[in-house]
Amino acid sequence: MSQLFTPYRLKSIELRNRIAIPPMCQYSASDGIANDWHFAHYAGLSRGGAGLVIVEATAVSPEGRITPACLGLWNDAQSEALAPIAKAIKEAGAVAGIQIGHAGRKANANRPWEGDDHIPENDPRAWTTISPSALAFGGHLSKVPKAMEKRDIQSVREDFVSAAIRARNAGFEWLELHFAHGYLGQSFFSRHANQRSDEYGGSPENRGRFLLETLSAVRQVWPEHLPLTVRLGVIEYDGRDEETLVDSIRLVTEFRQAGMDFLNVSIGFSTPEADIPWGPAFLAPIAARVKQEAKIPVASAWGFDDPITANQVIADGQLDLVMIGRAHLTNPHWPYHAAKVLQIERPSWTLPAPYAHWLERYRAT
Ligand code: FNR
Ligand code: 531
Repeated sequence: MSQLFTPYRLKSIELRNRIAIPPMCQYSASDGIANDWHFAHYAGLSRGGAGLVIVEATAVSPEGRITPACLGLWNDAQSEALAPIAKAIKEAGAVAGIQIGHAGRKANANRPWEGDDHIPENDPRAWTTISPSALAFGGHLSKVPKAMEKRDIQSVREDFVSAAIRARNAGFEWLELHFAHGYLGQSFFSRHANQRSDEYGGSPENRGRFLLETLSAVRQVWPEHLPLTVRLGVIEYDGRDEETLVDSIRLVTEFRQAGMDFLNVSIGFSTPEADIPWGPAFLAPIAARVKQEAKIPVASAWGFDDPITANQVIADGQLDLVMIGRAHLTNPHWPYHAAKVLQIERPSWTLPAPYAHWLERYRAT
């Protein structure tokens, strides 16, 4: 069976190992344009040795941003500013990925360390949020969104297509549609957020329609030889988990039939009342079930940062890639740490030549 430090091939690209860095918002942009912070952040992470680095949630439109400081791909200047970042990731030996999304009813918030709450209407930074229905998330995100009309649904779908084209033009080779974590895609699929009575609401098929139509539209423009992937909250931990999982696995199967190459399994985060069983690698069995039943390669995240655990879920075939997030924020060279713990021969090979050469020679210890 595969181990953590074995290559992974998908369509025309190959990852040097099974370690992926999941998207992690930096909330550090102005007008959605990447800057030196983003370059240093992603170039530094990529030198750590991961096989895949996925750039943070990047909004398909201005009002699709989580905060005013989020990245965007709604214009060419944003695409051009991301090009050096995609290049740096590839030059470091990793595959350059990016996640595109729309924050829906969770949009227009302050940065987490500045309150994480919705920006009040009388604030000059306020904008109108949109969602399948006029239902607020609740808690610190209490703004009631505008219920989307058909023309809004079409417009957002077109924004995803345009953003995908710009992502390709910037040089990214792995595209992830953000359909998780209570944002717009998740909200269409969630009973908590979508109470529409038209063909986009009600049955699981109807609640999956926006996601499937958007995936299919993006598939038409995303190169066939490059991975087109989705991050989906397959479970809400809201007391109706088995029902949600069955609906999710059916939708994921439809995604695969519509051309999705890979699924990043995550949590719905559609309701503040969720009772999430936080713990090391807690989502692994859920991801393994989705993999088996929907017959799609998967990754997952949430507490896989013990190298033994990360290797185990790959070796026993539960996951194809493992997403290591916060552990990379405290140690951008996490793969080197994992290689040492797993006693991989010459762990220094996970690092670029300028760092690696003297690491295992003339050591004091
Ligand atoms: C995240 N996460 C996240 N997820 C996502 O799909 N898009 C995003 O842009 C972000 N942004 C983000 C920022 C920060 C600072 C954190 C800590 C997390 C969730 C992330 O991808 C991952 O799923 C979680 O962090 C869980 O994995 P770890 O950190 O336990 O390895
Ligand atoms: C969700 C999260 C919850 C608990 C711990 C870490 C992360 N993320 C979702 C992110 C934004 C930040 C919070 C996105 O999906 C954009």
